[in-house]
Parts: sequence; C-alpha cells; structure tokens
Amino acid sequence: MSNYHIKHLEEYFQVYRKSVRNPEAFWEEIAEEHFLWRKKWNKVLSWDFSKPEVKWFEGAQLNITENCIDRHLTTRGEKTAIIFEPNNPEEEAQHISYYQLHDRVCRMANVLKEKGVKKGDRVCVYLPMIPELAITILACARIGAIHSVVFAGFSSNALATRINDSDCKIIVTSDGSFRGNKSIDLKGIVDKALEECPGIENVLVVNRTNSPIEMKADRDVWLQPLLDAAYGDCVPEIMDAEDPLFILYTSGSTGRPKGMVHTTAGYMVYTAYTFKNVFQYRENDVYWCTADIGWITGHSYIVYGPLANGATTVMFEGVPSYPDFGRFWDVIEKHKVSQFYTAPTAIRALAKQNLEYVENRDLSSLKVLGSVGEPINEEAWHWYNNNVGKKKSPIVDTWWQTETGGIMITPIPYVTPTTPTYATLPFIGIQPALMNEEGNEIKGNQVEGRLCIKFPWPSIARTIWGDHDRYRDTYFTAYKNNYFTGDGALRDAVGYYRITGRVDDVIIVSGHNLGTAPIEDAINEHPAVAESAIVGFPHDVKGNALYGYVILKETGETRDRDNLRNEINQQITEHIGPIAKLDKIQFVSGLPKTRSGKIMRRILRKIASKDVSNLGDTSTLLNPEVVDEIIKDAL
Ligand code: 6R9
Repeated sequence: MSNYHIKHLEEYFQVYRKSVRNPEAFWEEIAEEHFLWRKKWNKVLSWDFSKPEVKWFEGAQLNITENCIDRHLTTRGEKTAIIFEPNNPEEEAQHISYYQLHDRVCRMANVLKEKGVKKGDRVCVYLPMIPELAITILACARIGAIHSVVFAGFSSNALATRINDSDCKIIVTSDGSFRGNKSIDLKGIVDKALEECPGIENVLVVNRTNSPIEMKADRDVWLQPLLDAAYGDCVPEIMDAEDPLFILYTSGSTGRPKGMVHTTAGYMVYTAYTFKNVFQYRENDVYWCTADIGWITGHSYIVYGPLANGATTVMFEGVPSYPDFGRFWDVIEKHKVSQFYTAPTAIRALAKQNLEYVENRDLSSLKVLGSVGEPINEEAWHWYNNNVGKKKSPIVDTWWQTETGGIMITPIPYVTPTTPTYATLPFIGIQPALMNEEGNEIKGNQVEGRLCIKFPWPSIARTIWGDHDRYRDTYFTAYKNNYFTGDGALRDAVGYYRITGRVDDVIIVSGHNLGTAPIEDAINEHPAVAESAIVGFPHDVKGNALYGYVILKETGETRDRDNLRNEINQQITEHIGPIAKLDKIQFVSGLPKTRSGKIMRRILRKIASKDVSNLGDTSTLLNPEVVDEIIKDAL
C-alpha cells in the first residue's frame, strides 16, 4: 500500500518529488499494486505534446468494470456501492450492493448487445440522476462501447448536435425527469432532437415519471421488460489500455462543442488514486458528490473513482432547494455522509438561506468538504467552513477540467494546510507552469500567469472526437510543449496556486462552462437581431451571470423591448438550454470593435460589471463613440 494513501505533509512532498523525478516508475507502482489487469503493459508512457500524442500503459489489457465491480464481489459483495436518494424525500432511498450492481450492469450490457451495440460503438445517454444512468455507462464499459452522456438539462438542439458529432446509433433516455416540484418531458426533447439524427436506430426508455409519452414503433422500447428478461452475467470485453472509454462534450470558444475523448487505463488509475487521497476515503465512509453525471465531476467522482475503490457513493436526483433549502443537510444526516463534494454556486445559494436549515441537522458524520467547478470566493469558503464543517472538516478546493479527467491542484485533507480561495498544491504527478504573454515560463513565487501543465498525467484527454487538429490547436499550440488550460492563476509566496479564472471566451455560470460563440449564434438566429456579444458579470449566487449586448436589424422594429428580451432568451433555451439564459439584455446601436473587426470584450465586461473608471485606450477603436452610448444606457 506504499504511496497509495498520503498521511502527512512531509510524505506528500516526498511522494510528489518521486512522482515528478520518475513518473513512469511512480505510476507503474500504483498501477501494479491497486488494479486488476488481464495483461500488463509493455511501456508505461510514451508522449509527444507537439503531435500531440499521449499513451499510458500501452500493451496492457483490462476491463474497467472488473476493477469497479467484479473484484469487490469477494470482499465487499454485500456492501452498498450506490445509495440512490430520490428527488422526493418521501420516496424510499435505494441501496444497491456491489452484487446487485454487478447483476444490473450485466443485464444492461446484455440488452445493449441484443440491440446490436458492439465494441467501439457510441451510445448516447440522456438520463436524469437515477441509478440507470450509472448502470448504463458501466454497461457500455462492460462491452467496450463508448458512452457519450449528455446532461439532461440540454435542449433538443444541443442533444442533436452531440448525437450527430459522435455518430451514436442508440440512445438511452427516460420518459421524464423530476427536478424539485417540476417534472420535465425528456422523451419529448429526445423525439425533437431525433428529427435531426437519422443515425439513431434504437431508443431505450426508462420509466421514471410515468408521464404520457409517444413511443415510435420500431425505434422506441421500454427498458425494464428487456432488463427483466436479460441474463444477469456478462463476460467483460477485454480492452486495450488506450481504447476510448467515453466521450464527454465541453464548451469551447467557437461554436461547436468539443467531444473530449478519455481512454481506459490511465483514466482509471488516475481517478481512483485521486479519489482515495483527495477525499481520504476509508472503508465504510459514505461519500457524496452532488454533481450531475452529465458533467466530468460525476463521471470521475460519482462513478469511476469511488467504485474503483470499492466505496459507497451517493447519487442524488433532486435539487438543493426541494422540498426546502435544508435538503442537502437532510441527506447528509440521513445517510451519514463522510465526504461531501459540491460547487461554490450551491454553497452561495444555501448561504443566503436561514441558518436554521443547517443548524438543525446533525452533520457530525462529515470529515471532508470539497468544492469544484469555479473559484470559491472567500465569503462562501468561510460560510462552508463555519456552518457545514464546523471548522473541523478541511475544505478541498479542487481545480481540474473535463480535459484533465481528474483533480489536478488540490489540498489533501488533514495533510495540506488550507487557505481560502487557494486550490493550494499540485496533486502527485502534476507539474504546473505559469506562462507570460510571450510564451515563456515564469519561475519563482509571487507570480501570476497563464496556467499550463508541462508533463502528461494518466487521465489527460487524448483527443477531440473526430478533430485531432482542433485538439492540438486548442491545447498545445499557444505554449510549446505544454498543455494550456485556458485558466489564469497565481502562485503565492509559499507556492500555493490560486486560480483567477478563464482567460478565454468561456464563461462559468453556476459552475457550467459556457462558450460565448454558441450563445451568440443562438441570439443571432432571432429574426430581429443583427449582431450580439455576451460577457460575464459578477453575480452573488451564480458566480457569473450573462450580459448580452444586442444590435437589432434596422427594420423599424417597434415591438416591446421586454418581449424581445423574452424571445431572445427563449431562442437560447431552445438552442442550448435554460442554463445559458441572459440575466441582462441591452440593445445597442453598435459594438466596440478593433480595426481588425474583433469585438473588444474587455470593454463590454467592464461596463457590464459597472466598472467604467478605467476602460483603457479606446481611441484605437473603429467606433469609439459607441462606448459612451453603451455606458449611458447600461443596465
Ligand atoms: C471539473 C470541472 C473546468 C473549468 C476550469 C476552471 C473552472 C473548476 C475550479 C475552477 C477555480 C476551482 N474550475 N474547478 N476554477 N477553482 N476549484 O469543473 O470541469 O466543467 O470542464 O470546467 O472550471 O475555469 O478550467 P469543467
């Protein structure tokens, strides 16, 4: 068990040094000791960031579900793998043991096979946070199919784009989903999306809400009867280390979403090892991550990381405000949660509520608190620390990305002293670098720059599905021989990192990454709109909210401005989903542009955040006069 569980700061530094001096020896030892392989690797790592190409554990064979399920059956068969906490607290929670998980995953795997799904095929999964979601992705992994989960809050347009981008032939969905006191017609969204997706041959439907839906003959079928009839064992497909495990889409600076491809062995090793250390997980702890499996956090730290460690992981279907703002604390008390991992936006929303919601619950089971998705501000950090952790549970502020697969910069609880707003130190094996605008590394402490990673780690995404050039251009071109994260960061006097935010055209709203381009494209489709630009501005719950500047066509448009605003937001909801709606929409006659025609977002950002004292030099703009007009009418 050497090096697997880090227990004090000196050990962290020791293991860290070892991991960067000889990464191959380090990761080989972790891989040897803690996982089940059908065949060992010939080479631990080969890489070249200029191509870019990264391969870990080449030549090895395995199936990740044997590591996440089968190997626990002898020692932990009766242990609860997944606790399902339904949206409605009156509905009973489900405890799914490792035995039961094995049975359910195998049945689902057999159903997929019967529907013709083979190794390497892409399976789209559009499900709410119900056990079938975890079971379906594990079933894909069982048979070597590549899952592509689409967050069930995305619109039919966004779903269709993702289905077509990766050529999925089958989709698993449900009749509807429960969110607080609402129920959402998921199947209706799927039906609409599929009008644009000729490649989909089969739709498997989970019955969750019992709402009336249409079932298209020869295409749609209810899942449960198939599961009941299926055999409860399924021989795992033996996969190569670098076979793709899944595709997960993330927003970029340009219109099309990027289908990040993660492969099998490295992803497994890194998510399992980080899970164990970042949450200091011990046998019999109950771990709860509130993310949705539609995001990377759910993939790595609800499903794969915890299950690879034989942990008990909670899946929560609901929302923090239903039936009231005490729900999170109820769930912690009810299931005696030891590690709780959530997002700053949720913390800020809960911190606004009456303190009684937290104070009246028994939260004494908690040992570790986590934060992820965006920078956590000082106020939220202290509220979390004082009221949830009672100053006894360390907060791990974990920085990472869809592209990195696992946690990259983070404290290790009870090991790394924490400082509010600092993600602190690189995790074992991670070699960050800060770069200046000229593309050179800034050495030493008390410096600020663009955050890059110098050396590959096992769970780095290997490509963008179908577009390796875009992968190279987005991540490996700005800083030679480095992976560029898109974030800015500073390193303080003791070497702690603080993430300062995105330096590209991605805005993080309530922890969701949103690219400006797809939202602007959606707005511009409105018949009255000529052009638009959106920027983020500070929001006390969402972190950032969206501010849109919209130029209308000169058609003598006389419609009520508020109606137009609603229509524009409706347009965004249809194209992307309600998460991308604008909080403020200002109609303008022009947008500040450089002489080369690039919108000066820096100026628009300042106006949106009501900070117009220092706009910098605007005289070089193509149309400086428009700036005064925008300031005068700002919302
Ligand atoms: C895991 C996840 C990635 C972007 C990332 C950064 C921001 C995530 C953060 C954080 C500051 C943290 N981010 N964690 N910023 N502190 N602890 O969120 O992946 O959805 O791909 O977002 O989120 O800007 O680049 P993803």
